[in-house]
Amino acid sequence: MSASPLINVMVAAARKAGRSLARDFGEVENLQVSVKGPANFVTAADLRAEEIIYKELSKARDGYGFLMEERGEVPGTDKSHRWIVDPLDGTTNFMHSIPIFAISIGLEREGELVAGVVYNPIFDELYTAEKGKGAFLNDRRRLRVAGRRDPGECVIATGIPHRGRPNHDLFHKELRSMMSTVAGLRRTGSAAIDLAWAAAGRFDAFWERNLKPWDLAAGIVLVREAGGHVSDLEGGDDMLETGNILVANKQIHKSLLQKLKGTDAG
Ligand code: 2AM
Ligand code: CA
Repeated sequence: MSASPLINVMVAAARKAGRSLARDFGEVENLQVSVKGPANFVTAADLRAEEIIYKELSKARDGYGFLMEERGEVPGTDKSHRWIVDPLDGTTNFMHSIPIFAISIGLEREGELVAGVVYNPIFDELYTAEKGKGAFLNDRRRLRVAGRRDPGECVIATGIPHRGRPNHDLFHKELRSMMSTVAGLRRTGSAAIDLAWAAAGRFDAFWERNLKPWDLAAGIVLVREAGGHVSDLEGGDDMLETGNILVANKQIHKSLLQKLKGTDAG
């Protein structure tokens, strides 16, 4: 499968930023012993990666706008296109030398998500998808969401709200409900990876609340192109606006959405 020029542009930016992050990741371990810890260093790594992506994408597609984790909204002269970028999703993992993090690049055209790339430079796993053209891992393997129909057999990923994030009580309720329903729960610490792994059929489902558009944009395209169902936690299409998301195959999605909504009410 040969990738389109658009995907090639996104992949080139992701790989270049990935080399920078991989180099910096190698340094993090040494820094953990220092008094200040790696926090400042990780912020610098994050900014370096964002700068690379910003430059590469600006060069390749003149005038497209940006929404980036660090820069925020950068309006373009081309009002129909906007890149939605997280240069380092899974920052806490990165800081702790846990190799589960990713670069996430999504593209919106006329307000619709049309392409996504998620890249983990440590595992060298590159996930790509373009609307109507399928989702792929490392350009070779066509991705398909898992087909399990019994929630009792499903392994499901989520994000656990931590210090400074809202909805701890609600999460406890949701967790209680899910624990008694599924075969296993997982938490990677990177929403972009959770979505990519759901697209690859590793996770049967993924839900999380209070995420940002840059955590989600690329991964949503991946899951949809892998045949998965994507919604917010009301069953609607406002994932980027609400920050809430549930993905799975159609059947599992329906059954988990019911569970999560029930939790919300009670
Ligand atoms: P980050 O690593 O780029 O911060 C983990 O549950 C997921 O939530 C990660 O994708 C992480 O992205 C994201 N995340 C962490 N803190 C967040 C916050 N305050 N608001 C939204 N998303 C956050
Ligand atoms: Ca993020």
